[in-house]
Amino acid sequence: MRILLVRVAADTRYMSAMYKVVRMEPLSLEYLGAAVKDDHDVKLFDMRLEGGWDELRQLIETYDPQVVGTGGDTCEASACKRVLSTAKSVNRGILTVVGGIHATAMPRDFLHPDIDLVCVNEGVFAFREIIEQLEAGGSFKSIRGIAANEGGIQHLAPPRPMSDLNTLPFPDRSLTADLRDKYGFSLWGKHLALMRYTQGCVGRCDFCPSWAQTDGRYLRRTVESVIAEMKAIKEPYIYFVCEESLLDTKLSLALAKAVEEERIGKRFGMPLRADTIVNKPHVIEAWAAAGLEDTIVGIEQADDQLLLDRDKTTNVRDNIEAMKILKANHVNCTGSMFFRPDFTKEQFERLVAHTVEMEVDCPQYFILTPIPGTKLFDKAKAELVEHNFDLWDFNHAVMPTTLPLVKFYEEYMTAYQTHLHPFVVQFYQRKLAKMTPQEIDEEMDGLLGFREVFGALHEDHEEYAGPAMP
Ligand code: B12
Ligand code: SF4
Repeated sequence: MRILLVRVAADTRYMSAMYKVVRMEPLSLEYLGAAVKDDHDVKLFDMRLEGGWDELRQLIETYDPQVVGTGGDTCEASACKRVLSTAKSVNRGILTVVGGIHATAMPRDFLHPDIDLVCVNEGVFAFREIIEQLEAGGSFKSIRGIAANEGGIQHLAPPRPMSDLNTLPFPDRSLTADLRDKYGFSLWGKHLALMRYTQGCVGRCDFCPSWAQTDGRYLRRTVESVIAEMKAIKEPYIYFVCEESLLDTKLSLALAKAVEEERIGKRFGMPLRADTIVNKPHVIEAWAAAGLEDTIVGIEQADDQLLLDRDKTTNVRDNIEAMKILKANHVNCTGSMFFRPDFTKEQFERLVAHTVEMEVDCPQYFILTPIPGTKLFDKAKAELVEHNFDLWDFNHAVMPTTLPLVKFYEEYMTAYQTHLHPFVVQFYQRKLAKMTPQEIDEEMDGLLGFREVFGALHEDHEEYAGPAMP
């Protein structure tokens, strides 16, 4: 059977600019490919690199797949629908399947005449079963975790229990062999691979869909399994696609030790909670010795009450302490902060001043967005003003703002002037100093891409007059 997996590219101005700076390997699709590759012919098409809608259509015509699968974030949902509509317009007989975080949180948004199946949550084994059923001419309705669309009705099967991460096959990175040197995250390095090491979080933040995906559990892989996958990865840098990588102290220390003993010799990036860093400085130290270079920490707010409003269990003191520990270990921190739609000018300024005081190496600001699948989505449902999911990219206000929208966006863009502060400039310099002239050359499009992202956002905000009136 011929199976085509498509990594979508949303057409919006922000996402188009973003894909040039942050373009990671399509790990989810590499996992799905691994699930079926032994018995089938699988092709992966990455629209961020290989072509747009015309090229996709041509590929479907020539490759003639029996199955087309895709998936993405909420702001990529309409692009996913267009991928599957393109497939159906070439051949209505193609089985079209969508998965990913948006499909998981809101399968009904994919009740669409050109979509046959929606995969809720982990897709490796579900996808394998889909292909088996298709071959056998059986029914998809009995596959756990699958929503089958039929005659305008969606039949949602019972949920699929989360898979033990150790039972998953390794992602099939041969599917992206020709594209691998184009994947990366500017500054972290162009030659970068993603790896799933743990999944889930002990936090219950109201704006986060991740903990609900695992029913609040924290799933992890064994040291042996992680090391075996690392050995097969060619790239010098690995980013862990966890929600929080080092919650399990014993495992984290054992893995750091194994990375050193096995001479893995990679650089690492991973997301961490501030309280993990504060409560386990020895784990950070061990990982810094094993190659940890970058982390993303959800600092979010400058006031304890505002953190509590979001059900965060970390506080401002944790954030300040965490930053000191990271600096002492020479681990760079990308700090993630959000502006609430009800922020006043003073609150914007306070949060920005706080990140400057803490000297967050690479401050990253977002707009609080009640993404589907979160407690915040349920709370904010009645208030939503922007229903176009293309704009649910964490860079547009989808709830009413207290400041006039134009002012709100002005404050938002002003926040990024933090990047001119000496401690951020030093962070860029540190990163560049580690690159060879050839790497800097390769990186230039990514580095200039940052300016393009901000420029695109600025234009977007200037033009955007607010949600369309009903
Ligand atoms: C690592 C990560 C990143 C990395 C890399 C992301 C990337 N896509 O390249 C970085 C840091 C760059 C990043 C950036 C962003 N991210 Co991000 N990211 C994550 C994180 C932590 C893990 C994602 C991951 O790789 N998981 C591992 C893979 C293997 O799992 P998976 O993608 O879920 O795929 C499995 C299933 O979903 C399913 N499946 C997936 N696709 C398909 C398709 C088919 C056909 C089938 C059958 C099944 C299926 O099977 C797969 C295998 O089991 C998630 C949190 C989370 N819980 O998902 C946030 C998350 C996905 N990110 C989020 C966001 C908003 C973003 C940004 C838009 C932020 C921004 N404005 O800059 C960008 C845009 C990224 C993009 N789309 O290009 C949100 C999305 C919310 C939403 N509903 O839209 C999340 C959920 C974070 C959050 N807590 O809110 N991100
Ligand atoms: S700490 Fe981070 S990953 Fe954990 S629930 Fe909160 S936002 Fe989600």
